Amino acid sequence: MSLRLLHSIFFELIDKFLEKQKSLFKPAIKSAVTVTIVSIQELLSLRITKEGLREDDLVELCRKTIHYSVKTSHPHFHNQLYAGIDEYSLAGSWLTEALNSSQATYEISPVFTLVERAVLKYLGAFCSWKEEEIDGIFSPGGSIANMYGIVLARHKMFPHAKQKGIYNIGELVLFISEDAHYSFIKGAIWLGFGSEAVIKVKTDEKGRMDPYELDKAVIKAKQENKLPFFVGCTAGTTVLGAFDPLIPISNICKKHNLWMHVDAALGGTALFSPRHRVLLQGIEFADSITWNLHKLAAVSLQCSAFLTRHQNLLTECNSFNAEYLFQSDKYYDSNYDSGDKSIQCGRKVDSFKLWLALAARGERKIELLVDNVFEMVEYAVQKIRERPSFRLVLSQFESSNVCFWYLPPLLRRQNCANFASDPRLAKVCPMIKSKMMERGNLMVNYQPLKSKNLPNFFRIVFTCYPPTTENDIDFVLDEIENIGSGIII
Ligand SMILES: *Cc1c(COP(=O)(O)O)cnc(C)c1O
Ligand SMILES: *[C@H]1O[C@H](CO)[C@@H](O)[C@H](O)[C@H]1NC(C)=O
Repeated sequence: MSLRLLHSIFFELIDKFLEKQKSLFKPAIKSAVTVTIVSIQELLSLRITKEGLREDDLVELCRKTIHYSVKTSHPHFHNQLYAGIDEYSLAGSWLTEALNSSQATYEISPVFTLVERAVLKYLGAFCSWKEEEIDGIFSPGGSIANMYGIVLARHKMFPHAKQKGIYNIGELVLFISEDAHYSFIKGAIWLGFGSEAVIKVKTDEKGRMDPYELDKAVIKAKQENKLPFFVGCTAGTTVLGAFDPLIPISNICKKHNLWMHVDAALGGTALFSPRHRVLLQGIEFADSITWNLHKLAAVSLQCSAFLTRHQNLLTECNSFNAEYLFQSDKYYDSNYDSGDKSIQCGRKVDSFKLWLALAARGERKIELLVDNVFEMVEYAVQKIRERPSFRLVLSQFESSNVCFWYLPPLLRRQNCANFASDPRLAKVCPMIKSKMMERGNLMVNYQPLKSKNLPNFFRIVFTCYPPTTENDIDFVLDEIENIGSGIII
């Protein structure tokens, strides 16, 4: 690829990025979603030709790719648990891409090996763990990080499973809350326990695991001759943003000798704020933690830290000592080769972009960005409460997500308690979403919540970057109200 091509794509991206507060938006979300799958295929021509494209055509192809993609950095993109990217993290990821390093051994990645170690220690310190016990690895996403938690728990309790498998151990079971992320179940499937090995514990009205129910479920499983070994708590559930009570859960884990994993994929970033880290009180007792910096902290995808306070357990559990990579007679201390802790061979460098963003912004700035998320949540809750056309799903939200219904006039007139059982309510969100995508100036996701028997509701998600403003929130509510007033259910 020629330099000219690289430059034109690069500058187009930068332009869009800097421009985002103004006009990125219109052509941005709109073009991506109103064009159907078939027409995008025609517009882009995904065919590979014998001779390759001319340079001008290549540039055009890249432009179209940018044009038809959703610009997740737009201030009105609230559709996912990730959104804008911190510009420093973007710069960091360009740097690591350009060096096309792999994180397998110290010899190919000396700088990044040290950066990964330092960043993991830095993150672990927020959990009040002792520096010498902190270990971990950057993993390709929170789902895989949760799987790391399960596999370490198994290894701690049944080390021979590494050679013999789990066939002769007995019926191993794991516990998560009914509002926990589905990746735990996928993990149980992949690791050979099966989905039925995952026992779902009831949550309270806010979506937090009920420790008493956990204790009961563990006792019941033991009575049925099952072997409990793992509890997956959640700090910031995916839909309601709820934080499980970690201290009482840790006591139950101690009592039954269970591995305590905290899925803080979403909520871990609250640890950066002295005002809000109280939400994760008890995280110091966790055996392992998942923390997605690509969500609230706005580092570019992917940036998922898996942390454990069992030094060397990752190596013991996962190492295979492949002779062509991890020779024991190296010219340096081969403990610095982090690759054998991993389930991967080649591994992207995910730590550097986080480190660069932290280094550039400094702790004070990050703390302010996190606090802003919580302030915006409060503002959104207050504004939703004030508008008669909206109903909050919970009276308060613990973290970055705010969930609510829009009620068309017909449902608004009903007795307050009844609107949620009206079968027409479930149709409102999909109708508004489809109009929203036609207009192309806002993306907000919706979902039902089966555990609580709640029909489709909207979920706005706030992240640190770009910082959300009160105007952005007013825009979201005005826009949904405006679209909603025109739908007929
Ligand atoms: C997003 C999320 C995950 C999955 O993380 P990925 O990086 O998307 O794999 C796991 N747990 C929770 C609570 C999440 O919000
Ligand atoms: C990565 O690939 C580029 C282009 O092929 C090459 O110039 C560069 O040396 C490589 N870098 C590393 C760290 O392997």
